[in-house]
Amino acid sequence: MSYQDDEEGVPFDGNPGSFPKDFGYGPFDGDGEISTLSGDSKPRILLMGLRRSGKSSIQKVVFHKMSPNETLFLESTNKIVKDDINNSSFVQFQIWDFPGQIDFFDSAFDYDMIFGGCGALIFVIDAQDDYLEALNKLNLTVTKAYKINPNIKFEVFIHKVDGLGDDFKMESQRDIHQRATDDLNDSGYDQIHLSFHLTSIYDHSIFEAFSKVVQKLIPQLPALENLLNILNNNSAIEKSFLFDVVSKIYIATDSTPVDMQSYELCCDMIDVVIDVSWIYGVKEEQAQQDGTAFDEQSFSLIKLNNGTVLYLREVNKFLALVCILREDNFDHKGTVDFNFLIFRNAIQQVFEFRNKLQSTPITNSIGSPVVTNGNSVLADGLSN
Ligand SMILES: Nc1nc2c(ncn2[C@@H]2O[C@H](COP(=O)(O)OP(=O)(O)OP(=O)(O)O)[C@@H](O)[C@H]2O)c(=O)[nH]1
Ligand SMILES: [Mg+2]
Repeated sequence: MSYQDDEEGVPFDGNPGSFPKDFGYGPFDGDGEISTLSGDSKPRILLMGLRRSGKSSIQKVVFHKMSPNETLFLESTNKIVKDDINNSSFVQFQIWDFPGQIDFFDSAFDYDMIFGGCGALIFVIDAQDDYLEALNKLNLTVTKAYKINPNIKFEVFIHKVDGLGDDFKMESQRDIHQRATDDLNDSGYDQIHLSFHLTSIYDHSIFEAFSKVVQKLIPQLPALENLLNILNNNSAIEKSFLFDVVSKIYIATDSTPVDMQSYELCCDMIDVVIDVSWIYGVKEEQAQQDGTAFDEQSFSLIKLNNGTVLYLREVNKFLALVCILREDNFDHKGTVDFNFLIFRNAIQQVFEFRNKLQSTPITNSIGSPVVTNGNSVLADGLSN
């Protein structure tokens, strides 16, 4: 497996193993600093779609805490905006926000560079508008990208569904799904898989959809899910999420289905914990220094009046475990806490293992180390 950064115009070699090995995180290190991948070597998520479909709004709301109403004042994007997702966040990648009017037939557009190191392509369709033009553009974009990099995960956000009734929502999704896959079959690309998500910046659906996109790019996902399943089974937990606290996207959950309400509850709980910590838990000088209200002492227990308990524990600097369990089962809190410690330890091992793998040099198909801008990717990725 190798990851080539194509900033220097090195064409993507079409090697199916070229998905970045080190997607996502800095090395696991309970309280130390994370090493940050240099901007250009981070895996990319592209945001594409017609003008005014809501691309910049999504990026601002999910990763910059912009309130949905403020997006009304966003100006149209006129060049590719590259956004490094916070080095302080556990999940590291770059988001490229494209202008809606980008023209694929423009020869100034360097496809190899753009699609080469890309992990996922999110295509945003405005569901409140006529979507036929968007579907054409989707087809064009996806086929072009696939030819260059068949490993890209294609995600379609059927966006702005806040204005639609439930029936209409389902109907639009069915129709868009049908037409998009038919179009791909007609153009001879039936091997391309598209995933669809109904999203809106006015509720949690956009965070949920982004969580799923990011999860697909995390190689350790099955291990994380498995650990969550084991934790749930042994502690009588109904549902658990592993959250990236800064962005509130969940990087893993157990194998029971996610219902939106539980996810929203957990998101709100993180907000409460961070807000209360800001007020009561942060010393003034600390606030000025690093501006974080989440640390190894962060934990919270909220009892709801329907016999449910929400339980939050810090896993590391960037991750929190949030569980939902029934109050009756919370009698043996000691067991839950003990199991949590084992879980946390296991997560640590997963990332230590990953880091160990990373310290074996990454080689390309002919066995020579991959070199970017004169430095090996590895040295770049692991320097502290
Ligand atoms: N109702 C609703 N409006 C939204 C949603 N997301 C974005 N919008 C609105 O859509 C408009 C366009 O949003 P932008 O984010 O600028 O769209 P864009 O895709 O970046 O547009 P270009 O940069 O021109 O390509 C703004 O007025 C947003 O407030 C949503 O989920 N629901
Ligand atoms: Mg924009």
